[in-house]
Amino acid sequence: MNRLLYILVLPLLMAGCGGGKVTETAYVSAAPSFDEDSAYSYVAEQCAIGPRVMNSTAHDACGDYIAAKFREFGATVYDQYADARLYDGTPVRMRNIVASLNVEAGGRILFSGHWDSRPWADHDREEANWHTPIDGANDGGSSVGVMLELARQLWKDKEERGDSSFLATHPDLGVDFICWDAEDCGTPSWAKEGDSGESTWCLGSQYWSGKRHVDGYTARYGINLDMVGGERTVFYREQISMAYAPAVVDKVWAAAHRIGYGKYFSYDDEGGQVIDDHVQVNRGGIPCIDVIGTDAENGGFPATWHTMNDNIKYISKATLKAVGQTMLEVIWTEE
Ligand code: AHN
Ligand code: ZN
Repeated sequence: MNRLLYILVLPLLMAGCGGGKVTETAYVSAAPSFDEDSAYSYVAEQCAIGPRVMNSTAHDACGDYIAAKFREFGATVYDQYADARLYDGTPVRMRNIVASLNVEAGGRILFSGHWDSRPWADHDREEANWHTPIDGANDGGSSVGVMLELARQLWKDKEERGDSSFLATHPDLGVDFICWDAEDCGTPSWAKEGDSGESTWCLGSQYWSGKRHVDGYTARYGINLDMVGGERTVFYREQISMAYAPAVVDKVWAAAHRIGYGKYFSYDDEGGQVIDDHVQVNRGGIPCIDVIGTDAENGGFPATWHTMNDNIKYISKATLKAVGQTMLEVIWTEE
């Protein structure tokens, strides 16, 4: 398919250059094709279970679903359970889910994203919804959907190609996926009492940065995914990522531009500074970036952010594809 496309497109490009000599050949990636329909189905399945808010049965059921899916794709799954408290003192039981491929390998790449969903639609236009849990299709669901599809692609590659698969030919390279819990239960904007600080967000990654799922765990670098499935989404180079892991930002943005997703990964100087799970990974000594979706029209959080509209209706397969294919390109070009 791809090769045929190049055969058709190249003469057109040459014609467009007025018959001048072609000095560059089209880049052909070695990575498999990320299946956005598959990623989308994983987002839909999480949403169908119900909002994954702390201390709920849907939360627990979805944790089991995620762990089972990663196991289906050949991963070793670690559960990191811990207790924490919300801004108002409510005790919560957290579960960070860590899925590892090529567990013995010393060089590792870490992908992460939160799997809990926000217990309150506190940015909804209707005040009546401000205390209602959200589906978190984009905010939570999309990152897990992309990570599951990345794992499935690595597993499928291994099933199909055996000894010549990516994982088999890179025995010193491992890939980890961490699904953070309790990221999105930070102090609601309507709260009149309790802690309103930044430390009320990202409780799962805060715990992990102090105590890894495996003693001494480290990775070459980390890529945290957040809101990677929205409509009219663009990713800017976020400032904390630029401060702590500029080479990782460069690597990911270059990969996206190489394979034709430059429109999604912008080099414009608009990236804000976001308190997200990548901060904790950096605090733990692993350079980590945040690939966080913003609204292409105003550069702010997506319009559905922390509203009842953050549901499966507003998930874009094109955005899932752009992010997922870029991550496969990053993996497949790792030495
Ligand atoms: C704060 O609003 C402090 N951080 C944004 C991180 C976030 C929330 N990402 C998704 N939901
Ligand atoms: Zn959120």
